[in-house]
Amino acid sequence: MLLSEAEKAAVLSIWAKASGNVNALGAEALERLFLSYPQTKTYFSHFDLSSGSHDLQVHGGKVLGAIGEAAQHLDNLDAALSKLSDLHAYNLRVDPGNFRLLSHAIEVTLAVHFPDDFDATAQAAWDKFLAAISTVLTSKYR
Ligand code: HEG
Repeated sequence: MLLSEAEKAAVLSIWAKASGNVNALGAEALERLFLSYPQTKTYFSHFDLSSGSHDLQVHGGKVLGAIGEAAQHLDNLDAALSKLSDLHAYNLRVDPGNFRLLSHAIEVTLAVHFPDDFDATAQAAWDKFLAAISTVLTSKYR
């Protein structure tokens, strides 16, 4: 895909640090999403959205887990995310604009937890990476 070799390396080195803590980091990203952009809570009315809740941990872990899977398939994101793309387009129908908001919340979470590693270069790589994932997940809407 569009990431340079240096950008791929930046994505993978941050992922190596985040991968051991996906539930907590994912929950924090979701909490930041819902606090900064309360309208995104509408998709999760069936969840307990209180800070650190089991629902946030489990769902956060799933979201970051999928991102980790994508990080292992940087040259083949379409295939790696195909089932998830079906789910978001056909079942969930999440407004595509929300993907930018979640990407931002994820980047802030990574920056807070890995300040020495998540420098401007790493952020730019992650921003491209998350935008590429978002493109795949919003590619089948009809
Ligand atoms: Mg989505 C389910 C990943 C953006 C709302 N999301 C899921 C699941 C994964 C996932 C792995 C579980 C799939 C399964 O159970 O088989 N989501 C994912 C990624 C991204 C993303 C990787 C973007 C980086 N999702 C996203 C956004 C929203 C959203 C922006 C809405 C603001 N996702 C959503 C909802 C569900 C999932 C409502 C179903 C939750 C449930 O009921 O368990």
